[in-house]
Amino acid sequence: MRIGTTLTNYTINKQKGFQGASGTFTGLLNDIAVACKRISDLVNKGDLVGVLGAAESENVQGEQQKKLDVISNDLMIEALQHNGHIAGLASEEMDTIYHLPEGAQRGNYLVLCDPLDGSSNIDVNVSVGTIFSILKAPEGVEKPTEADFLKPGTEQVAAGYCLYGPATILVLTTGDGVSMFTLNRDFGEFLLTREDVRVPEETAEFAINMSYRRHWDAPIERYIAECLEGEQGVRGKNFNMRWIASMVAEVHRILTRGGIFMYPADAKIRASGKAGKLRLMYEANPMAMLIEQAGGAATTGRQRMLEVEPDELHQRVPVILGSRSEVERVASYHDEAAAD
Ligand code: P6P
Repeated sequence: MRIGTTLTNYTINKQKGFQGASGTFTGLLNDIAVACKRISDLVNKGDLVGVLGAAESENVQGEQQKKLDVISNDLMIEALQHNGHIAGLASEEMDTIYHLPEGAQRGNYLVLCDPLDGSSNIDVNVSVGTIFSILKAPEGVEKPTEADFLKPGTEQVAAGYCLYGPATILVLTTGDGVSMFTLNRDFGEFLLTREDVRVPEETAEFAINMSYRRHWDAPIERYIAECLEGEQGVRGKNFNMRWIASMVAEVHRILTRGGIFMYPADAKIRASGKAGKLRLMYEANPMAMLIEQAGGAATTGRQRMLEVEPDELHQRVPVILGSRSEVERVASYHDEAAAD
C-alpha cells in the first residue's frame, strides 16, 4: 500500500524547482518536524510524564512560563542547532537571539518561533501549537545580530505551525500556497493530507475575546455589534462566535472553514504601554503569510501585517486576519474612524 507523500519528499520535490538548491532548506524543515514530533509526544502524554503545570520562571514578556513552554523551547534548540541549517534562532521564550555553539556549522536560514503557543490551555487539555517563521540569514555571518532578524513579514521564505490537537497537523507555506501534513504516529511521519488550502472568501464566524468589549476601539465595536445584530441588522445574516484562546487552533479553523480572528489593540492594552497582545515576529507574521498564501488577508487594522517594519524582537501588534471580505470590512471601519 502506498504510504503517501511525506513532508521530506514534498520538500525535496519542491526544492527541485529552486535553481542551485543545496538541500539546506529541506534539512531545516526536517529539523523543525522532528522538534514538533517530540513536542507532540510530550503534549499527548501530559501528566503521564510530569510536563504539565507552571515552570519556576517568567519569559521576557513577564508571563509565567509553563513547564512545556521551557521544554518545547529546549527541543527546538536541540533540533536546530547541530545540523548546519540555521545561523541563529529567536523565540518567545528567550530574551535575546540564540547563537549557535562555537564551532557548530552555520546555515543559510534564521528561525523565529513560538515553541508552544496557547500554553495556558495545556493544563486543561485544549489544543496548543508551535509557530515558526523562516528568514534568509545574511551571507557568511557567524553571529547574526538582532537586526538580521528584524525583517518585515514579506521577507519570510517560509512559515508554518504545528497544531497539537486530536490530530497533530503541520501546516506550511514556502511562498506558493499552503499545504497540510498529518502525523502518522504508527511510523512517525508527517503525510501530505491537504494541498492548495484556500480560506473561504466569505464567512459567518468571528473569533474575539468578548470579555474585553468595554475596552474596544470604535471600529471593532462597530464590526462586532453588526455581527451580533444578525439577519435583522445591516449584515443581513447571523454570525457564530468561537474563542479557543489558542491562536494556532483559531487559524487552523479559519484555514479549514473560513472566519475572522481578531486580537485588536484596545484601551486596556494601550494603558499598559503595548501596541497589542500578540507578537509580530513569531505569531502575527507567520500566520499572516499562511493566511495570505491561502487567499485571505491579515492586517493590524491600519496596515497590511506583512509590511509592518519591526523595531524590536518581541514587539506586539494588533491582529485581524482571516476571510478577505471580512478583514477588508474591519480595515475600512478603521479608515472611516481615522477620517472622522
Ligand atoms: P486571551 C495564547 O496565550 C495567545 O497568545 C494566543 O494563542 C491566543 O489567541 C491569545 O493569546 C488568547 O488571549 O487574552 O484570550 O487569553
